[in-house]
This record gives sequence, structure tokens and C-alpha cells, in this order.
Amino acid sequence: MRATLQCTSLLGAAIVLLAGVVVATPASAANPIITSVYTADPAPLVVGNTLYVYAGRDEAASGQQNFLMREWRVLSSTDAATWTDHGAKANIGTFRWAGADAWASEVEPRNGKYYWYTSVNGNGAGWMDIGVAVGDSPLGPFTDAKGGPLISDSTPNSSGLNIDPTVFTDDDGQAYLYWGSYWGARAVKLKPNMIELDGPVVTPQGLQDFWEAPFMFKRNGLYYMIYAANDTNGCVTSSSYACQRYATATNPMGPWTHRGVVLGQVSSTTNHAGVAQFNGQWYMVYHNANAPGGGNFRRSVAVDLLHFNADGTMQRVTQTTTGPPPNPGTPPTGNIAPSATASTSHVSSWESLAAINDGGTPSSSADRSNLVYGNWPEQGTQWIEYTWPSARSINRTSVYWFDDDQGIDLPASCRAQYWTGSAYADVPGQSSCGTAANTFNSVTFPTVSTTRLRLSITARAGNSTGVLEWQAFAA
Ligand code: FUB
Repeated sequence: MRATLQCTSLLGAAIVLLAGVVVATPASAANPIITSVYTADPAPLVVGNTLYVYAGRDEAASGQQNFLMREWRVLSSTDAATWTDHGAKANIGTFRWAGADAWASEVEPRNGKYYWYTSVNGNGAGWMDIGVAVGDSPLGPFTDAKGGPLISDSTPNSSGLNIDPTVFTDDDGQAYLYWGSYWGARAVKLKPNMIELDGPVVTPQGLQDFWEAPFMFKRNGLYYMIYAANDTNGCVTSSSYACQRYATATNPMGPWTHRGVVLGQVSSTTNHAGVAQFNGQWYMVYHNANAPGGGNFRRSVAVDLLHFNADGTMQRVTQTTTGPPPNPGTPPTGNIAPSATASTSHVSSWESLAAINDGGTPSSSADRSNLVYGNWPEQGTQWIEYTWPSARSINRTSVYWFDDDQGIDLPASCRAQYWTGSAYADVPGQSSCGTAANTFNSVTFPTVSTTRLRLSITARAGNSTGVLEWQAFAA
């Protein structure tokens, strides 16, 4: 947004843009999720089995150093990997009182209607306003819900720049509007009609280093606010850029407790993101400048996985060029070992830890035709372990032992362990861990939910141990 402060493009009141009619075209899984047009300021919304993303469109010519944004588009996906572009479903012409700058927006559902809160340049005094359009479906058609701005420079205690609305409706039906830029976050309650303020505009406390682009959501009873910050104290390398910091609160109006950075600097100067849980997986949608010919005013929407820690804090998002795999939150079935990251207390340098979850079926405990894991010359108790990026429900594990009749022998005993979130513990109620040669030895147990499963292996005296394949089965 920053460069636009010097070079705002006012297009004039005469501009009336018809909502674009675009044939829905599925795009393949990759980041950015769409490259046929430049898109920015994404806001996600889950309706049924569909993940929608509402985004502005960057139309600046190559080399142009200001935003040219005249419409808001809708994308959708049923697997968060493959996207359909539905085209523009609202534009500056949707608001008769506006003339330019179709900046960041967000859609909030209520009573079967969909309220599209937009940043837009009104024709009156001041610069940016927040308008509301309404439609009967996530794809509209959308019309102006109010006939004038919901927030403008004349709203008492409004932000220095009234853009970037995020609307959140709590379980009790109370809706909240947050917005702002120029380090000026603001919050206000909305009436049930979603188009009138319900009380005074307040300045939320605790959103450390807030610059702009708030997005609010709730998880496990805790309120989360992510927002763009541009400090160089752990956020960005230059304050021309921005990261996404986040804060949590136990009340939707705050006060907020700053928790850190959840999305680092992106390749565009602006950083605008949203969060959604879809089919059991959390996602962050954001924009960057990574599409061919992209830049600070030719941005593109990307989607990546978002992971929470057990204490409710968020892990920093890994920005990928591939995007997420299709529906990774769908519960896995069968042997989930191949999707895990393996680790061990020791592996012999000439053998391979990758053996244990490469999906092989050995013909015997002496089968060296595939990779082999062994921990020679270590003796006593050693371990192998699987880690998944989020918790898995597991109720069986099965191991095929390696025995080279030299330093590696069948073990004396073994047991399944799991990470409780703070320590390793024996998996409760597990059946005996078999040590037979030339077969898979299964261990069953009541389902545990864990990110880490460990096989603790105790060698026979004077020997080391080895594994040809170790499976873990989703409950
Ligand atoms: O896209 C125009 C403005 O840039 C948005 O409103 C800000 O959040 C920033 O992304």
C-alpha cells in the first residue's frame, strides 16, 4: 500500500465497471494459485465443502509504481490445491458513491447472506472508506448494502487510513469489525444487520507493531488477530516490506497479547493474509510478487499450510512454490509411515534410515535387496522415530527386523512409545512387541493421537539391531 500514498490513481466518478463474466477455469496446484491475472489481498471463507478466496485484482502495467485496482474477484477450491477463478463479482461500480481503489476486502456470512466488506475510495472528502455489498450466495450477485460508506474519515476515531476490513462473528452472534492502516488499528461492534455500527470505535490494545491488514479468527475459544507489521525488529529486513505478526485474546475486543511472527517477509512490499480451517487442515492465504512479470503492484495470491503448536501458538508458515497437497487434512488411512519424517538414535554410516519407511515388503530378515537400517556398533537400547507435521491417530504399528547374522541380531525386546506433547511415554495398553524373524511383528493399542511415534529397541547382549521396514497405521 505504501507506494500508493504518493501516487494514488483516482479514476473519477464516471467509471462504472460491470462485474466480469469469466468462465470458471480450474487451475492446477501451485503457488501462486492463479497467474492469468494478478490478484492481491486475499481473504478466505469456508462454506460447506468449498474454500472461497476473495481477492482484489492488480491491473498496474509493468513498471507502473502505483496500484490500479478496480474489481474484487472470487476463487474457490474443494481441496485447497486446485482453484477455480470465478472472475470479478464486485467492482468500484458496485458502489455508486465510490470512484477508485478496490483495495482489500473480506466476506462474512450471516442469516443466509454474504456481506462483502471492501476498502474503496469514495468520491467525497477524505480518501479511503469501507463499504459493504451483500449477496445471497458466496458468488453473489452482490449489490451495495448501505448506499454509502460504513466507515469513512468522518467516522469518530477512525483510522488514519480506513482500509483492510476484517469482520468476525462470535458464537453469540455478535459481529466485530476491525480495520486500519498507518499503524492505526480500529475496532467496533456491528449491529445484527451487519451494516451499522453498534457502539463507539475503539483503539484495540496490544497489537504490537500493527501496520495494516488485520484478519481475525477463533480457535479453541481463543481469538487470533494476524496483521501486517513492518518493523525491522524480527519482522522484515527493510521497513518497505511487511511480515504478519499475530496476537491472541480471550475477549474479541482485546486486550491482545502479541505472540510473534507467523508469516515472514514476502516478495512484494505489502503483506496481506487470512487464515481458514478447511477439511481438518489450517491454511494461510497471502500474496506475493512471484507470478511471472509480478511486482509490488502486480501481486498474486498463494496458499500454504498453517500449523499450530500444542499450546495454541502458531508455527511460522513455510512459503512454498508448490502449494499444499490436495486436502491434507483428510484423515489418512492405512500405513502412514511413508508420510513421516524418520529419525533415530544411531544409524551405521553405510546403511540407511530411509529403509524403515520406504514402503518395502522384505522377503526375509536377511533381505538386502532394498535399503537396510542398522545401528551397529551401538548396543543396549536404541530407537527409531516418526514425526508428522500435525497429530495422527494411530492404533497399530508393525516392524520387520533385519538380522545379518553378524553384528546385527534380532532384538531382545521392543516397545512402542509416543510424544505426549511434553515427554515420551510408553503407548498405553500395547500388545507385546514381537521379535520374530522373517515376518512383520504387529503391536496393537488403543488409539493415540500424537505427532511422534517411537520404537524403542533393546538389543541382545553383544549385538546391535536393525530394521527393514517399520509401519504405523492410522486408526
Ligand atoms: O492492495 C492495496 C492495499 O495494499 C491493501 O489494502 C493493503 O492491505 C495492502 O496489501
